[in-house]
Amino acid sequence: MTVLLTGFEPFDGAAVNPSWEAVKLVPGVRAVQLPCVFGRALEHLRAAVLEHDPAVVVCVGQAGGRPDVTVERVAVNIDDARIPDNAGRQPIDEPVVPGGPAAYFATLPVKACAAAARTAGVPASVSQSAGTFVCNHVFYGLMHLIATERPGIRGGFVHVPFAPEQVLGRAGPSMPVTMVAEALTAIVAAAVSVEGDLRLVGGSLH
Ligand code: PCA
Repeated sequence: MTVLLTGFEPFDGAAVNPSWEAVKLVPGVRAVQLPCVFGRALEHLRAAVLEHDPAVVVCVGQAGGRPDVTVERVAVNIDDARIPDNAGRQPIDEPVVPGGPAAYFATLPVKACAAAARTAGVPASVSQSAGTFVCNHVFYGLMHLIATERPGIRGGFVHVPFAPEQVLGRAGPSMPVTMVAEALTAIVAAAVSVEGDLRLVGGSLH
């Protein structure tokens, strides 16, 4: 079964993006780096899906400030950038897909994926928002591609914390990329093997 993982290039002046550093370490998958650019990122993702014809696609991005690995539940049809992307574009309240549905749910078993990462020893949870920047854009575009053209694919998005070298000299949560890679490996295994999803407590109050 072919599994495609994507990570992002660095953005916002950073030297590394832990999503790509971790994706490169996951065994047995196709790994593709996406530009942190609205539109172009989705063109690269689409080309990778057409090239590799995967059964499972997990896109991965950095969520600096989050303390754990988060499996995203929902992608929303909004581009609302707080900072410019790597091409200098900063869309405000534009749809990812004009006329598309307001949101898509991941077709990954999100509770099972988060539980699998925890069983592997990595703090992980389900997140109810992937934000409104390039990560949500790619997540929404992936789910739209699946819904309209590739209904067999199990797809979703995972956000990962800063790498330790990104928070040196300032207080903030981080996680070694080797540990992130262990979580991604467990998440891929769950995505391939768990039918439906597990009924586990994992919602949030706010
Ligand atoms: N994180 C950003 C975009 C690229 C990345 O790694 C985000 O969460 O939107």
